[in-house]
Amino acid sequence: MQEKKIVPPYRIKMVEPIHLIERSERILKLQEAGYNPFQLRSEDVFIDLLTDSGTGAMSHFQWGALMQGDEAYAGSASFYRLEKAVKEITGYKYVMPAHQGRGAEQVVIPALVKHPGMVFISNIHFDTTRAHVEMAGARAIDTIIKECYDLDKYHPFKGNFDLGLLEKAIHDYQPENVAGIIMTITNNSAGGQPVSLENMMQVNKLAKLYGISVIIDGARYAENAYFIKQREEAYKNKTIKEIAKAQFDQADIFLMSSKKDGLVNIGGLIVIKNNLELFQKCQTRIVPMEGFPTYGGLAGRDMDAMAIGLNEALEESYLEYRIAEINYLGEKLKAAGIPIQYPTGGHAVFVDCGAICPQIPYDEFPAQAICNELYIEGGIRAVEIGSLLLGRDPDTKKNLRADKEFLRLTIPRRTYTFQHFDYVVEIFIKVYQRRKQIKGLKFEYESPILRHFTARFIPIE
Ligand code: P70
Repeated sequence: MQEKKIVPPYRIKMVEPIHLIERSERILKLQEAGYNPFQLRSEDVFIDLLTDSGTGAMSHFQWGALMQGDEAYAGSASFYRLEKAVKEITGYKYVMPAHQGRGAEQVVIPALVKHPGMVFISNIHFDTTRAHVEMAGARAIDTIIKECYDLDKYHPFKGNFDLGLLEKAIHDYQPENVAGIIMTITNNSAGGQPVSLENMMQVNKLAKLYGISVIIDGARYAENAYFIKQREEAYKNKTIKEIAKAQFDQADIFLMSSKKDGLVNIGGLIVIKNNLELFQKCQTRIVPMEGFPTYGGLAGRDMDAMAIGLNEALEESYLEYRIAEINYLGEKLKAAGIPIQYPTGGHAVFVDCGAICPQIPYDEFPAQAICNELYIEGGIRAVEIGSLLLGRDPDTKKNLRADKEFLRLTIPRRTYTFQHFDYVVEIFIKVYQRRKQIKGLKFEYESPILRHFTARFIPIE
């Protein structure tokens, strides 16, 4: 069979120059940044793979729509266009914009916590979700399948819930103490790994049995739908939109960071299937936090761009190319002997830095150390998704240990080319070759929550 050519389903109309500053300058900039790439200025970064969040390119349809934003404080026409698009995609009744994913979380999560001692159960909570759960006085329990951390082994849906662990957690904490079950699709922390519809159905069935609400944390729900079409036999002839709708049928609430599969630079969503009481509670909460319920922290033009972006992200040709990009980068790294989460997922390649630098203990952050080396070697900015991001136990304050010390090479949407990825591979190989000399980091400054964003470090000599 002839291999299918991978060709972008778009052409480039506007470009943004990027520059690689000198190595000596990079060493200095990193020192000034406290050895935390989050603290670098973007102009000092050559290839920015920190995140796929709000970093993608909009289409000319979206740029055109910006001019038609209705900037009314209340009842903006842009809101009604967004609401229509979201209702069509989800089949849910109530829609509120938020400024981004965590804006949606701060409104909804505390509204679900009814008494002390409650928990949320997820496949894996992502960082801001976990932070909002903990700030609301609840605790975050993860029940991912064990295959997820068997990095070399193929499994089509490494993001799935372990249904046995889920049911055990419901029993251990008692159903009345479970504030919600959060399905993170795709499952960011473990490699942008998809969750199957079969698994979502089982989770929802259990939740209904115990009267627990199901929340989709769906920043990358379109990518998840694409994987379902590729890998789940029963859905291979369905459209992406049909699959997306089938996903939403398995939940009661949809929270979205639209900076990912909304294809916008800013924006989020709170979408509620039919719970009027919860909607009213959130309507009350959103006003002092995000803004009036028909703008939720967004300009009218942002809502118009999102209404279009949401639909573009569900186009199969777009998704096919996007997932092929990640796969291309992953395959090249793997061929060079660099250990990655396999198969690659939806938005990034996750590299196993614990395996690359076994000499660095987890609480000296091997993946953060390699992020720094990538910047020095080639001006590439990656991000740590390991023990640094996981943080401390909220009760004992001990450093938690992540299952894997991942470094994430996150691919912004419609932004870089295969030549950029070839360069990333070349630089990564150079760092890999001197892996034995790489040393860990200790804190100079650490904030009490979400420490990875603002921490400063000192390299250990
Ligand atoms: C990312 C960003 C955000 C996110 C998410 C899921 C599944 C909610 C949110 C919050 C965060 C990040 C991490 C490292 C570096 C930069 C940014 N994920 N749920 O890149 O949404 O950011 O819009 O408030 O992945 O994975 P928001």
